[in-house]
Amino acid sequence: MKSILTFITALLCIGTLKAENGYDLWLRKQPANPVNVTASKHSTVLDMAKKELTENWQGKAGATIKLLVKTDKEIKDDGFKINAGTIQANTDLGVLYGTFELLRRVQTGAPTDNVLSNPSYQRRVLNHWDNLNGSMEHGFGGNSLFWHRGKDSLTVTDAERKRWRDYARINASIGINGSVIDNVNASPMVLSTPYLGKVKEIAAATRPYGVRIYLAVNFASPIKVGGLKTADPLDPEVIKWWHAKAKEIYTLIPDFGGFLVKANSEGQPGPQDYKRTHVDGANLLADAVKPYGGIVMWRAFVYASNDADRAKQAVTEFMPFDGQFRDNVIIQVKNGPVDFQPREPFSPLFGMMKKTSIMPEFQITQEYLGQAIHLVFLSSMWEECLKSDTYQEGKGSTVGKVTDGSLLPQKYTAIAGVANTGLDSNWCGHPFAAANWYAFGRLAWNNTLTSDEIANEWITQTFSPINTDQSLSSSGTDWHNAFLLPVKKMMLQSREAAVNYMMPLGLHHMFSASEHYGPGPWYAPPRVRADWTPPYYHKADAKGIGFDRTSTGSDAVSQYKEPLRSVFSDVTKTPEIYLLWFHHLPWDYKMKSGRTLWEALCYKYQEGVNQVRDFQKIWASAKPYVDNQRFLDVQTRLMRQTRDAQIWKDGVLQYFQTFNNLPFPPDMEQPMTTLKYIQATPPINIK
Ligand code: GCW
Repeated sequence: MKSILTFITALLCIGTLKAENGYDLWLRKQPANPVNVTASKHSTVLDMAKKELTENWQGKAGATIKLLVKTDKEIKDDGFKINAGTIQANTDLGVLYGTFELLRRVQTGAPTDNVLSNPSYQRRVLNHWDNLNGSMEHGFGGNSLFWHRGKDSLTVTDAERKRWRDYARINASIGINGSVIDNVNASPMVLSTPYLGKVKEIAAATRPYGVRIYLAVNFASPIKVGGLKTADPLDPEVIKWWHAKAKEIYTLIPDFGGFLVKANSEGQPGPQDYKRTHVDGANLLADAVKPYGGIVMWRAFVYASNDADRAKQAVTEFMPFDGQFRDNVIIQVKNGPVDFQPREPFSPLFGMMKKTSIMPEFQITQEYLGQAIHLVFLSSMWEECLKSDTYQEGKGSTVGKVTDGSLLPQKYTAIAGVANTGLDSNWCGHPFAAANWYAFGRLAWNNTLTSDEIANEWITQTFSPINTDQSLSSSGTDWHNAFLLPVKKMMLQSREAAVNYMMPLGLHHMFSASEHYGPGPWYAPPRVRADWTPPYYHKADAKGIGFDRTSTGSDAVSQYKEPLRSVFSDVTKTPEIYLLWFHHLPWDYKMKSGRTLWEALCYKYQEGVNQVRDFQKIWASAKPYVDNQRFLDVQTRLMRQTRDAQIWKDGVLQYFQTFNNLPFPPDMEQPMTTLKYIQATPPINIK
């Protein structure tokens, strides 16, 4: 009877949920209860905190909240305490972060007393791969928030200022305190005086919310912008130029964060062009920003076109320099040793450099994970990385701990996420892609949070119905059981599902080259360098498949500490999720399940397809609880994702059959599409 009533209520409510375009993300306005807010002093930031509380208070009507800026030794950096109606921090900004935390706790029903929260990393930074013409490298949420082309490209409008301010507020709500606003494939022009004028405007808009601006810089800027003949880092004129440029920037933007550099990687200029080293390059820039408290984030994403296993090259290039970088240089390391694949083991560089500051780089934008079409909650992937044990200082030396300063001293700690935001009205394209922005911020603040906790918070804030009756509200058990739990389950499975239908069992980099979207394990034009082609990674032939990274192969295993080295070297001990990352195995290799490797692979692809079909069902059942606009948006994308998953399964497995001639297990779905068709059609166009 109760369920019939619920159903009827649900039906009555369809259409009563106001359509939402997603702009407010997890900060949707709910009717507020009255609250008295007092502050220990006046400041712009504290006034903003007050406003947030008065406009969004969901707690007890008439409650009193005190904002207190007072030094407390237990509180670190931007951290805060919440206790007995007081939000205390060492800084105004800390109080603002505490305010957002209190609002979140009230909304999600978490305890609001005895809270002490300190950030895991000092610098929690988004990297925007935004080009100065407004396009984005692998951005799927519309055009750039910061740049556009045209005669008025450097004139700033009020609408832009508002958008930047909103962007900063959203970031502040999850503790993000920095943004690199241009692509790491950097245009030198960003350092020209007119562009710096615009950077100043952006910084002014984001500053009140504590979001400091950083720039990605092109190492050849002294030539391209400065008119010098060289960019040699040891040349006195070059040194002078960078110092003068830093001074110019800090005069305009006193709290400028620093530089991000992609040097000698994928065609970008760098110190090696002058037979100098990463140390020479990074230290030059570090010295230039040091007087102002700036930092240099120098990327370890380097790999030359040579015979060495690409997965080994960052360690080979950077290890010899351990201990030689200035203390305001942080080496920015992608989570995996290759390139943001659906699954990689952690980059061995995390477990190696002891005398160099290291920061993780995650990719929020879904370059390799279905872009803005697939629903993939990346928190699970980052959690997996942060919790991976490097054994750097013995057992328990997780990637989180070797980067957040708790195991080895670092003057600065930081974490970067390649942003997925753009001018789309919902910021990220896919409504669920916003969960990845959210998760990045939350993990940057607390790198021990679980994806379950993060999903819980995000769903509650993003979907709890506004102004509806109790049975549908987030405090109602129906909403919890019929909406939150299944949607959370879908999110938590989604990354594994993507791995399953794209590249399970340790396979990697099997994308069609131009778009990094659909399957392309066959892509290998003669003139393209080998490590940009999938066969380099899967090495499938008549006998078997996989990349031998043990001592009989590239020996990448030697870059991991014991006991990992032995685990990854031994095929019987290697976790199945990394099997073909480390081993080349015959098609009939017996898996722990008793199946052959080929059968196991087939079933994994099938499982991925089935999982996405389940997501469709879950979402269908969520209909009564979501406004129509967001419901249909997600539903449409899930249909496409299901079709894509099938294309992945059909494409990859039929391609491998051309080597092994093995049949599909009889109880799995036979292909719906021919290999020929899939190979001939750009994946993004397959319908
Ligand atoms: O994943 C690859 C991308 C490039 C990107 C590069 C990098 C910005 O395909 O587009 O360039 O990584 O991280 O530098």
